[in-house]
Amino acid sequence: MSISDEKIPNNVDLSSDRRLQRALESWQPNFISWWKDMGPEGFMEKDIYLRTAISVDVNGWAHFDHVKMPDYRWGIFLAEREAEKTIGFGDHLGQPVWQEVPGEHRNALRRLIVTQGDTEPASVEQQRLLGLTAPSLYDLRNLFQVNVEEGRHLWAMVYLLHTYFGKDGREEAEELLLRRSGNADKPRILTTFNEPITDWLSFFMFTMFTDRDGKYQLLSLAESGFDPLARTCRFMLTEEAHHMFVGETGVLRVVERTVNMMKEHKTDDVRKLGLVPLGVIQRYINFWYSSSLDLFGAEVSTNAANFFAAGLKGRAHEQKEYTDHVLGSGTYSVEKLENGKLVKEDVPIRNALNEVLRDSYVEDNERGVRKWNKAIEAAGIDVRLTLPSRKFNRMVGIYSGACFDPQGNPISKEEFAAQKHHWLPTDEDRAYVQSLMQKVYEPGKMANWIQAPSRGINSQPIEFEYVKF
Ligand code: BYC
Ligand code: FE
Ligand code: FE
Repeated sequence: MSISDEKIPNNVDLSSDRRLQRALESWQPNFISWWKDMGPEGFMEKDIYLRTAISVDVNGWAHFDHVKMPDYRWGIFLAEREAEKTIGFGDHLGQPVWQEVPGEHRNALRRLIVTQGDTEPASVEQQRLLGLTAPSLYDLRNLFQVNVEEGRHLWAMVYLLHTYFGKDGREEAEELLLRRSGNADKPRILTTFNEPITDWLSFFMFTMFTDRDGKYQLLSLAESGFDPLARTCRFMLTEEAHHMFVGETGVLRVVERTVNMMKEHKTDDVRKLGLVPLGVIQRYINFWYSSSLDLFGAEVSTNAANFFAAGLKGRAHEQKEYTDHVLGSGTYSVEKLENGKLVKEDVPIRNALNEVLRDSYVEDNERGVRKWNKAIEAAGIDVRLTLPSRKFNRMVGIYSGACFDPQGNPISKEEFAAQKHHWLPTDEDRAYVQSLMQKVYEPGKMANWIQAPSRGINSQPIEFEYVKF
């Protein structure tokens, strides 16, 4: 078997790089076998209406057609190279960007790329059974679109490992196919990517909150002084927007359906109607949002300071939104818990960059929650959904050892345990949501618990045959 430009659409001149071709040729069969084992269950032979990137220009990156998932062309694309580009932040500010891995930053870079790469197949593993209970063909197609693109993002990181990291890069690329989400012996690296996603409400929460962590991590890596990484991440971001669209509008449609029926039937007891109660939606938000906050790392982090100093990982929109790109002085105020009390402490700003990135993320989520609340308001219901405080339910960082309520007040362990069922999904919530998950595969039809989307994909009607049986 040989790998051609036809099979792997790319803009990295793959056909003239024999060494890279050989590396990818040996990795690809393992990827396909991983995809068949761990990818979407039950749909490998179906024709799915998918968007495939076949080049980076405006006409090529969104090519729509019915394809079978194993025949999806996993392309390797980097955003176009800019002439005379210089490192945009940190201690090497103004020096030419690196086209090869700088020796002194090799380990840190490899670690960032491996951590990023690990999340992509992890999410596919987490979502592998959802197709069996899809609420509509429209949603089924969106799930698979997200899955193949996360598969492509894995390819993107493997390309970097194979091209720039030699033997240990190839070993890391193999490992990316060996770890398994939720597996006790070989788990995925970051916690959120080991949480099960067995119902569609969780899927929408994950694509809203966890894919959005992806957006911010990619934005900060898109600023990297290691140019191949920056360009790879910039192109991945074009696809990421759709994943967050699926999450934000998915939750919106569940909310709309619930509140519209509450209004129509003049009742709060939506379980009788087979719908998801707003209280359950709030608990799912609390869980997935707090877990995704952990993905930004500790509030005070020397790793973050070192990544910035080295020019490896900047802030989101580093060039557009900031003027001081060195951050040699200056502090950031962090709220810490000391003897049960919250106290403010100024830390050197470079050490607080995980928190700076988390700030942008929080703001972005607030915008989405406002849209959900508009739908509730429009139905004349007074409940409002909220994001819990960023101190709530944290497992990473300075708030992880203590307990907080969703408003961010410190509370005792006992009080947390006593209130937990109001704040986080209970076994009963999960079982109820799971009981609603019944497949609907008839074009244009929706499961009872979710509103139809306002429009179809790529100007197709909602009743389009997005998946052919
Ligand atoms: N779970 O100094 P700290 C996406 C570890 S999502 C478990 O705060 P740092 C996607 C950490 O490794 C985006 N462990 O860490 C979304 C460190 O370990 P060591 C993925 C965690 O390095 C949906 C220790 O705790 N991309 O693309 O400043 C679908 C101390 O941590 C966690 C990236 O993450 C956790 N949540 O920040 C598909 C970008 N958090 O050194 C895809 C690359 C921290 O003590 N990664 N730890 O052994 C990074 O930039 C950084 O590694 C992190 C952590 C931001 C993750
Ligand atoms: Fe991704
Ligand atoms: Fe994504």
